[in-house]
Amino acid sequence: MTTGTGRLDYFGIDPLLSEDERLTRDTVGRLVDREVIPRIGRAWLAGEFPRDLVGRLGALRLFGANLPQEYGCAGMSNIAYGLIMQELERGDSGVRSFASVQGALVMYPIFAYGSEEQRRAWLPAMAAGEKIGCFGLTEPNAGSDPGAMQTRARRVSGGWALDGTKMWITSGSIADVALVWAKAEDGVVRGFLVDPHTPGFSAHDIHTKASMRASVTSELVLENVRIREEDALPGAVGLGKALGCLTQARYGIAWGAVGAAIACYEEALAYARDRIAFGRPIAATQIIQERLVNMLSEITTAQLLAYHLGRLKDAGTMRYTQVSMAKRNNVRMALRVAREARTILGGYGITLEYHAMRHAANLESVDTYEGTYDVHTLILGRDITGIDAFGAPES
Ligand code: TGC
Ligand code: FAD
Repeated sequence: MTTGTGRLDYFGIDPLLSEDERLTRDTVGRLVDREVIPRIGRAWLAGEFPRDLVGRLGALRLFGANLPQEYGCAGMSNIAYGLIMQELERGDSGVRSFASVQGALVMYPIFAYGSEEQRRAWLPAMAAGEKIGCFGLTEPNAGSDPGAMQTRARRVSGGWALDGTKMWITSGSIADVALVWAKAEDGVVRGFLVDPHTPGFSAHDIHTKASMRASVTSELVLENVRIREEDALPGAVGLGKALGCLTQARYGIAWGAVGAAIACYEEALAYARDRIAFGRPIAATQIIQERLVNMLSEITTAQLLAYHLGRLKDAGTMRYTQVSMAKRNNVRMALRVAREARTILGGYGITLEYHAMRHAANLESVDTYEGTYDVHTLILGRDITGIDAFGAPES
């Protein structure tokens, strides 16, 4: 049922992986077992992102690991990249979230839409974890509908001036560079690399979270922030470019959610074997066995979905609607598994000495960000019916 390293593999996916992919997963898995899991409950309770991990992960070139080696990245397959996300989220969704934002939402657009100078300036340092990025798309009044953003970019001599507010920005106050999306005077959305030390820029952390507590989440305020022309991403023109970044991050989340679910399932299985009630292990009861079988079946289905999505991405044939299906399915699956695990753990399950409750709380955010479950339903609904059900039709 498990692989040599103890990773859950009921359907024998392990032999389908390359040697490099297995090695990557096991290396990250050991790091997470040693450096994340023993202390993450305390960090979560304290509301602290374990920042020292950034250098550890960077030393292994785990950020933007599917980007090319010529920019200091690891040049791994998309399956290997997905396995990294799975292992990080087996530790905590906040740790995976940091890596998603760094790699998929900041490094990827610099690679895909940036100039050669921008790539050389940022990608090697970000791959090594020496520089941190954040991605500012969402606003206080524009989340699911980013096209309704209010942040504005005005042309000024030598560049641009940005005004607006971004909300719920992962790594916002610890970033060395903020990729901010703003609407220009012609109504076209553009992406800008903003130095947080620029006058008029400020970041304010959100401290009242009951989810993603081991992750920094901030509000960004931009008041007449002046950007040089060379800090605009030349290819980041049009809302579709911002949405293209989301596809990369959602791909990683589809894998990451599997990791969170595995952590919860393995914890619940071990507990059920040990916990005695009515004179026998609770694992000996039919109801607990059914819960565990349902959890394992759901995880296995999600693993197969993620694996095949990865092969499509490696082949260059993946569609963004397929990513929506995998993100939607796998995150909701993980949320169900985490809640079931919490139930099996009884009263102990509400503490942070066990992991299920923390994962369940985190997964509430994961279910919402990068497109809510319902938004992905509508993306898929539009794809299969050809009818847009998001809002009022244009007059
Ligand atoms: P729509 O007409 O759908 O799209 C405009 C153009 O973009 C194309 N497109 C995509 N391209 C690549 N990837 C995608 N995912 C794409 N989605 C759309 C589309 O084909 C079109 O191209 P063209 O050439 O025809 O112009 O635009 P819309 O305004 O109707 O969009 C609706 C909707 C709901 C699909 C979209 O806006 C959406 O996905 N909303 C959800 C917003 C969201 O996910 N925000 C995430 C913010 S970042 C974040 O949460 C980080 S969390 C931290 C972490 O990742 O761990
Ligand atoms: P809304 O869009 O207001 O949605 C509220 C509810 O209405 C949802 O249930 C939604 O599904 C539903 N709804 C909306 N439209 C429709 C419709 N047409 N039909 C049916 N139902 C609908 N954003 C970034 O840009 N960068 C980040 O780094 C980032 N990190 C995040 C980290 C965390 C911890 C969280 C919680 C969020 C983060 N986000 C980030 C923001 C995230 O992407 C948004 O919260 C998400 O897109 C939803 O937007 P909203 O919160 O404004 O909800």
